[in-house]
Amino acid sequence: MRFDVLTLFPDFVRQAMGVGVVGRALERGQVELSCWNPRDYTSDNYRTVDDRPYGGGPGMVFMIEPLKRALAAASADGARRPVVLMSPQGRRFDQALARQWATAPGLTLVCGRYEGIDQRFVDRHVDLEVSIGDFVLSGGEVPALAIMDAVTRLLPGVLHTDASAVEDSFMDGLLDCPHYTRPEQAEEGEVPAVLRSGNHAAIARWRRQQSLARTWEKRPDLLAKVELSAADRKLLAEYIAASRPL
Ligand code: 9D3
Repeated sequence: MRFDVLTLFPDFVRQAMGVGVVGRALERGQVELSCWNPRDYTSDNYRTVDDRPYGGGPGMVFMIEPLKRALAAASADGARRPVVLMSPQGRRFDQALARQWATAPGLTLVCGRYEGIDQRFVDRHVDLEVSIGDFVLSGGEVPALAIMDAVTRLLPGVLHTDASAVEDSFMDGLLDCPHYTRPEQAEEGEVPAVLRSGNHAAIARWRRQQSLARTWEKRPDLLAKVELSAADRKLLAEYIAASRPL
């Protein structure tokens, strides 16, 4: 998988991508990262990438020309990869989109800064706009990093154990169960007995029930979207009955 990132902060993007699971995938060549700085594609002495908005108002607008030339450099191999603009106006990024993009040959991610980028660049050169949520960030770099992280984890051979990927997909749409490690007894309490029982069927059942229960309690919106098996419905009903005040 090839990632091309158009950004005014290539050092930040490269540095952040060097860490953890994604950093290892880069080292192994499972993903490739190229950053393209629009400032390197300016033609004036000041290396200007922004200008004042037509119609007036606060802030500055990212100019077409530096973005267009950076995009041309990123696309010079002639292969077609989706051009995705990080934008507060975009469709919400989610795991389904991450899964879809994990099957693409690559992605070109455009990071905005300033108030926004010239709409004509968006209309002519961008395939899709995505947001990572309804909160205000300073630019598209953090969203681009989130997307590359989510996609990279899904590539074959990237996660240390295949079990983690299988488990992620098993839990798809549900929240994770609680986790415990040593010590068995802490000031904060003890580890649930079932996890120390050695009864693997009972442990799996408890974890599944905890996932269902947490999703029911904390994210009913997610629960409404997943199709529960008869066994799952029974586990959840059992939890709800047990948690009801008498
Ligand atoms: C204060 C400026 N805002 C006026 C209402 C508009 C605005 C412009 C540019 C708000 C944020 C940004 C920079 N953010 C992004 O480029 C961005 C983003 C985000 O802020 N939140 C969630 N996802 C994304 S994707 C790109």
